[in-house]
Amino acid sequence: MTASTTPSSGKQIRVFSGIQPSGAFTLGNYLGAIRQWVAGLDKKENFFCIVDLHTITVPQNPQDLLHRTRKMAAILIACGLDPQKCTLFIQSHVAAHAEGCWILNCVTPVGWLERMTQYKLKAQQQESVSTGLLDYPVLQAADILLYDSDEVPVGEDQKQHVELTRDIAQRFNNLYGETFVVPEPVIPKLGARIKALDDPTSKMSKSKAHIRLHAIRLADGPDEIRYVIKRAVTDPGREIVFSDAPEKAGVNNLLEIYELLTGEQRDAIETHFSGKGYGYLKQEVAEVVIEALRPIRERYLALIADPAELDRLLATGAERARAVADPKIREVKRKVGFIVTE
Ligand code: ATP
Ligand code: LTN
Repeated sequence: MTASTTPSSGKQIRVFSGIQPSGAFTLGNYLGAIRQWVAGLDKKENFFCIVDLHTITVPQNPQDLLHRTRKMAAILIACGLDPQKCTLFIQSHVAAHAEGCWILNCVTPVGWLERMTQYKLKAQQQESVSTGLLDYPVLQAADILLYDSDEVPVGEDQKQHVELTRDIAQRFNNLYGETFVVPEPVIPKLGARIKALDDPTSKMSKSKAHIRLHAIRLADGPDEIRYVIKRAVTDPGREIVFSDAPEKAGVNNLLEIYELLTGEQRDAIETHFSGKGYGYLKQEVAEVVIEALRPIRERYLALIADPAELDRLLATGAERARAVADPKIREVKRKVGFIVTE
Protein backbone atom coordinates (compact mmCIF):
# COMPACT_ATOMS: atom_id res chain seq x y z
CA MET A 1 0.00 0.00 0.00
CA THR A 2 1.46 3.41 -0.93
CA ALA A 3 1.06 6.28 1.51
CA SER A 4 -1.11 9.25 0.47
CA THR A 5 0.65 12.59 0.65
CA THR A 6 -0.48 16.22 0.36
CA PRO A 7 0.35 17.83 -3.01
CA SER A 8 1.82 20.98 -1.39
CA SER A 9 4.19 19.57 1.24
CA GLY A 10 4.61 15.93 0.24
CA LYS A 11 4.01 14.92 3.87
CA GLN A 12 1.69 12.06 4.71
CA ILE A 13 -1.98 13.07 4.83
CA ARG A 14 -3.18 13.41 8.38
CA VAL A 15 -6.68 12.30 9.28
CA PHE A 16 -8.61 13.17 12.45
CA SER A 17 -12.06 12.09 13.51
CA GLY A 18 -14.05 11.72 16.68
CA ILE A 19 -16.96 9.80 18.09
CA GLN A 20 -18.98 10.40 21.24
CA PRO A 21 -19.40 7.71 23.90
CA SER A 22 -23.04 8.82 23.99
CA GLY A 23 -24.88 5.51 23.67
CA ALA A 24 -24.60 2.11 22.05
CA PHE A 25 -22.62 2.15 18.81
CA THR A 26 -24.97 1.59 15.85
CA LEU A 27 -24.83 0.17 12.37
CA GLY A 28 -25.18 3.82 11.21
CA ASN A 29 -21.93 4.77 12.94
CA TYR A 30 -20.21 1.76 11.41
CA LEU A 31 -21.43 2.23 7.84
CA GLY A 32 -21.34 6.04 7.91
CA ALA A 33 -18.03 6.54 9.66
CA ILE A 34 -15.90 3.73 11.06
CA ARG A 35 -15.67 1.65 7.87
CA GLN A 36 -14.10 4.66 6.16
CA TRP A 37 -11.71 5.18 9.05
CA VAL A 38 -10.58 1.57 8.84
CA ALA A 39 -10.20 1.74 5.04
CA GLY A 40 -7.71 4.63 5.34
CA LEU A 41 -5.49 3.02 8.00
CA ASP A 42 -2.60 1.91 5.80
CA LYS A 43 -2.54 4.96 3.56
CA LYS A 44 -2.64 7.91 5.94
CA GLU A 45 -1.61 9.01 9.41
CA ASN A 46 -4.70 8.64 11.57
CA PHE A 47 -5.91 10.07 14.88
CA PHE A 48 -9.21 8.84 16.31
CA CYS A 49 -10.64 10.33 19.44
CA ILE A 50 -13.38 9.21 21.81
CA VAL A 51 -14.84 12.61 22.63
CA ASP A 52 -16.01 12.38 26.23
CA LEU A 53 -15.79 16.17 26.75
CA HIS A 54 -18.35 16.59 23.97
CA THR A 55 -20.63 14.01 25.53
CA ILE A 56 -21.13 15.93 28.78
CA THR A 57 -22.62 18.87 26.84
CA VAL A 58 -25.91 17.12 27.63
CA PRO A 59 -26.56 15.48 31.03
CA GLN A 60 -24.92 12.06 31.57
CA ASN A 61 -24.93 9.50 34.34
CA PRO A 62 -21.24 9.30 35.41
CA GLN A 63 -21.18 5.50 35.85
CA ASP A 64 -22.80 4.95 32.46
CA LEU A 65 -20.41 7.35 30.77
CA LEU A 66 -17.43 5.51 32.22
CA HIS A 67 -18.65 2.12 30.95
CA ARG A 68 -19.67 3.48 27.56
CA THR A 69 -16.26 5.08 27.04
CA ARG A 70 -14.46 1.75 27.56
CA LYS A 71 -17.05 -0.06 25.45
CA MET A 72 -16.56 2.46 22.67
CA ALA A 73 -12.82 1.87 22.71
CA ALA A 74 -13.40 -1.90 22.53
CA ILE A 75 -15.84 -1.61 19.67
CA LEU A 76 -13.63 0.69 17.64
CA ILE A 77 -10.71 -1.73 17.95
CA ALA A 78 -13.06 -4.65 17.16
CA CYS A 79 -14.20 -2.84 14.00
CA GLY A 80 -10.59 -2.80 12.81
CA LEU A 81 -9.00 0.36 14.25
CA ASP A 82 -5.78 -1.43 15.14
CA PRO A 83 -4.02 0.67 17.84
CA GLN A 84 -0.68 -0.27 16.21
CA LYS A 85 -1.78 1.46 13.00
CA CYS A 86 -3.51 4.56 14.36
CA THR A 87 -3.59 6.78 17.42
CA LEU A 88 -6.76 5.94 19.32
CA PHE A 89 -7.31 7.99 22.48
CA ILE A 90 -9.74 9.61 24.88
CA GLN A 91 -10.23 13.36 24.50
CA SER A 92 -10.12 14.21 28.22
CA HIS A 93 -6.69 12.51 28.47
CA VAL A 94 -5.17 15.28 26.37
CA ALA A 95 -5.59 18.62 28.17
CA ALA A 96 -4.69 20.64 25.06
CA HIS A 97 -8.20 20.03 23.65
CA ALA A 98 -9.89 22.00 26.42
CA GLU A 99 -7.18 24.70 26.37
CA GLY A 100 -7.41 25.01 22.60
CA CYS A 101 -11.17 25.31 22.83
CA TRP A 102 -10.85 28.26 25.22
CA ILE A 103 -8.48 30.15 22.95
CA LEU A 104 -10.60 29.45 19.86
CA ASN A 105 -13.73 30.58 21.76
CA CYS A 106 -12.16 34.00 21.92
CA VAL A 107 -11.98 34.32 18.11
CA THR A 108 -15.40 32.76 17.38
CA PRO A 109 -18.45 35.05 17.14
CA VAL A 110 -21.35 33.62 19.12
CA GLY A 111 -23.65 34.12 16.10
CA TRP A 112 -21.70 31.43 14.19
CA LEU A 113 -22.60 28.93 16.92
CA GLU A 114 -26.26 29.90 17.24
CA ARG A 115 -26.71 29.04 13.56
CA MET A 116 -25.55 25.41 13.89
CA THR A 117 -28.25 22.89 12.98
CA GLN A 118 -27.13 20.31 15.56
CA TYR A 119 -27.22 22.93 18.31
CA LYS A 120 -30.73 24.03 17.37
CA LEU A 121 -31.94 20.42 17.31
CA LYS A 122 -30.28 19.34 20.55
CA ALA A 123 -31.20 22.56 22.39
CA GLN A 124 -34.88 21.90 21.68
CA GLN A 125 -34.56 18.50 23.37
CA GLN A 126 -33.09 19.91 26.62
CA GLU A 127 -34.92 21.42 29.57
CA SER A 128 -31.90 23.58 30.27
CA VAL A 129 -29.28 24.28 27.60
CA SER A 130 -25.66 24.26 28.82
CA THR A 131 -23.04 26.73 27.58
CA GLY A 132 -21.09 23.61 26.55
CA LEU A 133 -23.80 22.60 24.08
CA LEU A 134 -23.52 25.94 22.28
CA ASP A 135 -19.73 25.72 22.42
CA TYR A 136 -19.62 22.11 21.17
CA PRO A 137 -18.40 22.99 17.63
CA VAL A 138 -15.51 25.09 18.96
CA LEU A 139 -14.24 22.12 20.98
CA GLN A 140 -14.57 20.07 17.80
CA ALA A 141 -12.52 22.71 15.95
CA ALA A 142 -9.83 22.46 18.65
CA ASP A 143 -9.77 18.66 18.26
CA ILE A 144 -9.18 18.92 14.55
CA LEU A 145 -6.84 21.91 14.41
CA LEU A 146 -4.44 20.75 17.15
CA TYR A 147 -3.33 17.89 14.92
CA ASP A 148 -2.83 19.92 11.69
CA SER A 149 -5.41 17.56 10.21
CA ASP A 150 -5.83 17.55 6.43
CA GLU A 151 -8.94 15.37 6.31
CA VAL A 152 -11.90 14.83 8.63
CA PRO A 153 -13.98 11.79 7.69
CA VAL A 154 -17.52 12.23 9.02
CA GLY A 155 -21.14 11.51 8.15
CA GLU A 156 -23.26 14.15 6.38
CA ASP A 157 -24.60 15.49 9.71
CA GLN A 158 -21.15 16.77 10.72
CA LYS A 159 -20.31 18.67 7.52
CA GLN A 160 -21.47 21.98 8.96
CA HIS A 161 -19.18 21.60 11.98
CA VAL A 162 -16.14 20.93 9.79
CA GLU A 163 -17.00 23.96 7.69
CA LEU A 164 -17.17 26.04 10.86
CA THR A 165 -13.76 24.62 11.84
CA ARG A 166 -12.41 25.92 8.52
CA ASP A 167 -13.85 29.38 9.25
CA ILE A 168 -12.35 29.42 12.76
CA ALA A 169 -8.93 28.30 11.44
CA GLN A 170 -8.95 30.99 8.76
CA ARG A 171 -9.97 33.66 11.24
CA PHE A 172 -7.23 32.67 13.68
CA ASN A 173 -4.65 32.56 10.85
CA ASN A 174 -5.72 36.05 9.70
CA LEU A 175 -5.51 37.46 13.21
CA TYR A 176 -2.29 35.80 14.41
CA GLY A 177 -0.47 34.58 11.29
CA GLU A 178 -0.37 31.14 9.63
CA THR A 179 -0.92 28.61 12.42
CA PHE A 180 -3.55 26.06 11.45
CA VAL A 181 -4.03 23.75 8.49
CA VAL A 182 -7.50 24.37 7.03
CA PRO A 183 -9.04 20.86 6.95
CA GLU A 184 -11.39 19.25 4.44
CA PRO A 185 -14.48 17.24 5.41
CA VAL A 186 -14.54 13.80 3.75
CA ILE A 187 -18.05 12.42 3.45
CA PRO A 188 -18.78 8.96 2.07
CA LYS A 189 -21.01 8.96 -1.03
CA LEU A 190 -22.84 5.93 0.28
CA GLY A 191 -23.93 5.31 3.85
CA ALA A 192 -23.56 8.95 4.90
CA ARG A 193 -26.99 8.83 6.47
CA ILE A 194 -28.38 5.49 7.60
CA LYS A 195 -31.96 5.99 8.73
CA ALA A 196 -33.64 4.89 11.95
CA LEU A 197 -35.45 1.56 11.58
CA ASP A 198 -38.45 2.81 13.57
CA ASP A 199 -38.63 6.11 11.67
CA PRO A 200 -36.90 6.20 8.29
CA THR A 201 -37.34 9.97 8.04
CA SER A 202 -34.72 10.51 10.78
CA LYS A 203 -31.15 9.27 11.15
CA MET A 204 -30.18 6.22 13.16
CA SER A 205 -28.63 7.67 16.29
CA LYS A 206 -26.45 6.27 19.05
CA SER A 207 -28.16 8.31 21.73
CA LYS A 208 -31.50 6.73 20.78
CA ALA A 209 -30.11 3.19 20.54
CA HIS A 210 -31.72 2.25 23.87
CA ILE A 211 -35.10 2.37 22.06
CA ARG A 212 -35.32 -1.25 20.96
CA LEU A 213 -36.66 -0.83 17.41
CA HIS A 214 -34.62 2.29 16.58
CA ALA A 215 -31.26 0.79 15.62
CA ILE A 216 -29.03 -2.22 15.17
CA ARG A 217 -26.37 -2.00 17.86
CA LEU A 218 -23.02 -3.44 16.94
CA ALA A 219 -22.92 -5.75 19.92
CA ASP A 220 -26.42 -7.20 19.17
CA GLY A 221 -26.64 -10.95 18.66
CA PRO A 222 -28.41 -12.72 15.73
CA ASP A 223 -31.84 -13.08 17.40
CA GLU A 224 -32.01 -9.41 18.32
CA ILE A 225 -30.94 -8.35 14.82
CA ARG A 226 -33.66 -10.53 13.22
CA TYR A 227 -36.26 -9.21 15.68
CA VAL A 228 -35.48 -5.55 15.02
CA ILE A 229 -35.14 -5.75 11.23
CA LYS A 230 -38.36 -7.75 10.95
CA ARG A 231 -40.17 -4.82 12.57
CA ALA A 232 -38.48 -2.06 10.53
CA VAL A 233 -40.97 0.54 9.29
CA THR A 234 -41.61 0.29 5.52
CA ASP A 235 -44.65 1.32 3.44
CA PRO A 236 -47.91 -0.29 2.31
CA GLY A 237 -46.55 -0.88 -1.23
CA ARG A 238 -44.73 -3.93 -2.62
CA GLU A 239 -41.94 -2.62 -4.85
CA ILE A 240 -38.37 -3.33 -3.71
CA VAL A 241 -36.39 -0.62 -5.51
CA PHE A 242 -33.85 2.07 -4.59
CA SER A 243 -35.82 5.31 -4.44
CA ASP A 244 -35.64 8.87 -3.09
CA ALA A 245 -39.42 9.03 -2.67
CA PRO A 246 -40.21 9.88 0.98
CA GLU A 247 -42.70 6.99 1.31
CA LYS A 248 -40.02 4.50 0.15
CA ALA A 249 -37.46 5.71 2.73
CA GLY A 250 -37.75 2.54 4.84
CA VAL A 251 -37.25 0.11 1.94
CA ASN A 252 -34.51 2.29 0.47
CA ASN A 253 -32.69 2.28 3.82
CA LEU A 254 -32.80 -1.54 4.02
CA LEU A 255 -31.55 -1.78 0.43
CA GLU A 256 -28.70 0.62 1.15
CA ILE A 257 -27.63 -1.41 4.17
CA TYR A 258 -27.71 -4.53 1.97
CA GLU A 259 -25.73 -2.76 -0.77
CA LEU A 260 -23.06 -1.49 1.63
CA LEU A 261 -22.54 -4.84 3.28
CA THR A 262 -22.59 -7.03 0.15
CA GLY A 263 -20.87 -4.62 -2.26
CA GLU A 264 -23.31 -5.73 -5.00
CA GLN A 265 -24.49 -3.42 -7.79
CA ARG A 266 -27.89 -1.74 -7.44
CA ASP A 267 -29.43 -3.32 -10.56
CA ALA A 268 -28.30 -6.79 -9.44
CA ILE A 269 -29.86 -6.17 -6.02
CA GLU A 270 -33.16 -4.99 -7.52
CA THR A 271 -33.22 -8.08 -9.79
CA HIS A 272 -32.51 -10.30 -6.78
CA PHE A 273 -35.53 -8.90 -4.91
CA SER A 274 -37.83 -8.49 -7.91
CA GLY A 275 -41.24 -10.12 -7.30
CA LYS A 276 -40.37 -10.82 -3.63
CA GLY A 277 -42.18 -9.38 -0.58
CA TYR A 278 -40.88 -7.10 2.18
CA GLY A 279 -40.74 -10.08 4.56
CA TYR A 280 -38.15 -11.72 2.32
CA LEU A 281 -36.17 -8.46 1.98
CA LYS A 282 -36.02 -8.13 5.75
CA GLN A 283 -34.89 -11.72 6.24
CA GLU A 284 -32.11 -11.31 3.70
CA VAL A 285 -30.95 -7.98 5.14
CA ALA A 286 -30.93 -9.46 8.64
CA GLU A 287 -28.72 -12.38 7.56
CA VAL A 288 -26.26 -10.07 5.79
CA VAL A 289 -26.06 -7.84 8.87
CA ILE A 290 -25.60 -10.84 11.21
CA GLU A 291 -22.70 -12.19 9.14
CA ALA A 292 -21.03 -8.77 8.87
CA LEU A 293 -21.27 -8.13 12.60
CA ARG A 294 -20.36 -11.63 13.81
CA PRO A 295 -16.54 -11.22 13.79
CA ILE A 296 -16.79 -7.67 15.19
CA ARG A 297 -18.97 -8.87 18.03
CA GLU A 298 -16.60 -11.74 18.86
CA ARG A 299 -13.56 -9.44 19.00
CA TYR A 300 -15.54 -6.90 21.03
CA LEU A 301 -16.52 -9.48 23.67
CA ALA A 302 -12.88 -10.57 24.05
CA LEU A 303 -11.63 -6.98 24.39
CA ILE A 304 -14.24 -5.85 26.90
CA ALA A 305 -13.37 -8.82 29.11
CA ASP A 306 -9.93 -7.28 29.76
CA PRO A 307 -10.41 -3.64 30.88
CA ALA A 308 -6.83 -3.31 32.16
CA GLU A 309 -5.44 -4.08 28.69
CA LEU A 310 -7.90 -1.62 27.13
CA ASP A 311 -6.78 1.11 29.54
CA ARG A 312 -3.16 0.35 28.68
CA LEU A 313 -3.87 0.72 24.95
CA LEU A 314 -5.69 4.00 25.57
CA ALA A 315 -2.84 5.35 27.72
CA THR A 316 -0.40 4.65 24.88
CA GLY A 317 -2.78 6.39 22.46
CA ALA A 318 -3.00 9.46 24.71
CA GLU A 319 0.78 9.65 24.95
CA ARG A 320 1.10 9.62 21.15
CA ALA A 321 -1.66 12.24 20.82
CA ARG A 322 0.04 14.53 23.39
CA ALA A 323 3.28 14.33 21.41
CA VAL A 324 1.48 16.20 18.61
CA ALA A 325 -1.08 18.32 20.48
CA ASP A 326 1.22 19.69 23.21
CA PRO A 327 3.76 21.39 20.91
CA LYS A 328 0.85 22.75 18.86
CA ILE A 329 -0.91 24.30 21.84
CA ARG A 330 2.40 25.91 22.88
CA GLU A 331 2.69 27.42 19.39
CA VAL A 332 -0.89 28.74 19.66
CA LYS A 333 -0.22 30.25 23.10
CA ARG A 334 2.91 32.00 21.83
CA LYS A 335 0.93 33.39 18.89
CA VAL A 336 -1.71 34.96 21.13
CA GLY A 337 0.92 36.50 23.40
CA PHE A 338 1.08 34.15 26.39
CA ILE A 339 4.34 33.47 28.23
CA VAL A 340 5.23 29.87 27.37
CA THR A 341 7.82 28.48 29.76
CA GLU A 342 8.59 24.94 28.59
P1 ATP B 1 -25.62 10.98 18.90
O1 ATP B 1 -26.93 10.26 18.81
O2 ATP B 1 -25.08 11.04 20.28
O3 ATP B 1 -25.59 12.30 18.19
P2 ATP B 1 -24.53 9.64 16.65
O4 ATP B 1 -25.02 8.24 16.47
O5 ATP B 1 -25.10 10.68 15.77
O6 ATP B 1 -24.60 10.03 18.16
P3 ATP B 1 -21.83 10.59 16.63
O7 ATP B 1 -20.92 10.25 17.75
O8 ATP B 1 -22.46 11.96 16.61
O9 ATP B 1 -22.99 9.52 16.47
O10 ATP B 1 -21.07 10.37 15.27
C1 ATP B 1 -20.05 9.45 15.00
C2 ATP B 1 -19.87 9.33 13.51
O11 ATP B 1 -20.94 8.53 12.98
C3 ATP B 1 -19.95 10.66 12.78
O12 ATP B 1 -19.00 10.68 11.73
C4 ATP B 1 -21.35 10.70 12.22
O13 ATP B 1 -21.46 11.51 11.08
C5 ATP B 1 -21.57 9.23 11.91
N1 ATP B 1 -22.98 8.88 11.96
C6 ATP B 1 -23.80 8.98 13.02
N2 ATP B 1 -25.03 8.53 12.72
C7 ATP B 1 -24.99 8.15 11.42
C8 ATP B 1 -25.96 7.61 10.52
N3 ATP B 1 -27.20 7.37 10.91
N4 ATP B 1 -25.58 7.35 9.27
C9 ATP B 1 -24.32 7.58 8.88
N5 ATP B 1 -23.34 8.08 9.66
C10 ATP B 1 -23.68 8.37 10.92
N1 LTN C 1 -19.28 16.08 16.68
C1 LTN C 1 -18.85 14.81 16.19
C2 LTN C 1 -17.83 14.14 17.04
C3 LTN C 1 -16.54 14.86 16.99
C4 LTN C 1 -15.66 14.96 15.88
C5 LTN C 1 -14.55 15.72 16.33
C6 LTN C 1 -15.72 14.48 14.58
C7 LTN C 1 -15.96 15.55 18.01
N2 LTN C 1 -14.77 16.04 17.60
C8 LTN C 1 -13.51 16.02 15.47
C9 LTN C 1 -14.66 14.80 13.74
C10 LTN C 1 -13.59 15.55 14.17
C11 LTN C 1 -20.07 13.94 16.08
O1 LTN C 1 -20.99 14.11 16.81
N3 LTN C 1 -20.02 13.02 15.23
